[in-house]
Amino acid sequence: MTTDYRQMWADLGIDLERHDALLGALPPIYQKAYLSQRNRPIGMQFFDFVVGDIHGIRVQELRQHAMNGGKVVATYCVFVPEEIVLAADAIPVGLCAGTQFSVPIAEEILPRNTCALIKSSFGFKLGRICPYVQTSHLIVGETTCDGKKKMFEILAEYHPVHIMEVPNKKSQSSRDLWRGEVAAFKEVIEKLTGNEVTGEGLARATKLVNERRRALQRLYNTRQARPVPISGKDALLVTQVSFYDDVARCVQQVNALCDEVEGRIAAGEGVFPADAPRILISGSPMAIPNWKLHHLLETAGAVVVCEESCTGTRAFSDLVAENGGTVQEQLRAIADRYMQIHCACFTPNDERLDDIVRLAREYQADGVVHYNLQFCHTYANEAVKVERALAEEGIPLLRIETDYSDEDAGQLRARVDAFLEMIRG
Ligand code: BJ8
Repeated sequence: MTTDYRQMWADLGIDLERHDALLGALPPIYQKAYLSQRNRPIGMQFFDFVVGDIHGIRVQELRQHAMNGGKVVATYCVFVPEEIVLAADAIPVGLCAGTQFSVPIAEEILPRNTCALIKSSFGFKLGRICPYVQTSHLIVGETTCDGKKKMFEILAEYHPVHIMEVPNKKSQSSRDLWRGEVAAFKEVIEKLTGNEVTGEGLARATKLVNERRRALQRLYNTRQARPVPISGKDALLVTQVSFYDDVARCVQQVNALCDEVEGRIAAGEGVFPADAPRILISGSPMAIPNWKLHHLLETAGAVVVCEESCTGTRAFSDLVAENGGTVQEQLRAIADRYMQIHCACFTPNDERLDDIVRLAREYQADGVVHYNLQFCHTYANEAVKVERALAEEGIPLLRIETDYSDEDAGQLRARVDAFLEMIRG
């Protein structure tokens, strides 16, 4: 980092000693996973910069916004409607929860047999090592799984938290419940910011967030090409960064990257040989800096062509209808769009099975790796149905259950190698 941000971090109440250790651990990991890749698009330089400066400029921007009287709203799940936050001139920021570093800190309080994503996010707050959490005025949690739901209760002892109730079914009464939650969220945000959420504000925010969704869709579409013009690791990083970067800047950078990558397709240029096994990953989200499975697959000779996850297609596949209308009509359109996210918290959730099969076809995947964070019961149990659906289509599946540690690296490598060998025939 070129600028010294220590005073800013100290002002935010960061534990500087622990924070130094966290930031010191990142560069070698990034070097190994990212900078060692060959023939990366030039457009990835922006994303390299963002990671290199991960707790710097963006935090400074958020802090400046706060100093000017604005609010910052932190989230952990793609169910929280960013449009409402932006319409009230607040800034939404998706918190990262993808590092083993904060897990032991969380285990001082949370049970060890909790999913790594929950422990990692809680550990960031408990250990005072995340300037994004510290900058935020409100954390918005949800009831998507029991572990998260209960963690948020404890988190509320340390930070202001609002919980949105995400229903477990897709029935009409569930949809009505969710519409009510979205309407209530608008009021929470209005109270927090002191700003009214207007129809004009919602229309503007909806258009902006949709633009980011379209840019990410465009990037993902390029991965259907053979040879693949961008690595799975790089595409994953773009999605991860999109959760906390400024929306308009993100749109611009992703579209610039797409221009370049589409040029590669036209020239028949790829980052992996055309016959490299193509893998669709499906399952739990991979919050930054969780690059474990992609790195494993892509250093074993495969290429990840798509992620059916909340750090993948579930984050951007559906747009909010841009019909304008009254505040109520727009809130309803927002609520309805979010109900199309096929998270395993729903029962039944057969739409996700359809998505996986469809995406495997569209991206010409040779196999699917189902990624499941240890102790995540919803995804683990849904994997049974995923396995059946893929077997019916004759698509090979490898089920991986893991956490953020490197303890199982050798075992995972052996299983991945065997799976790829089976695909190669
Ligand atoms: S919409 S996938 S981002 S909840 S992995 S914490 S479910 S025990 S992350 Fe998710 Fe929203 Fe659903 Fe997407 Fe619980 Fe499972 Fe952990 Fe999970």
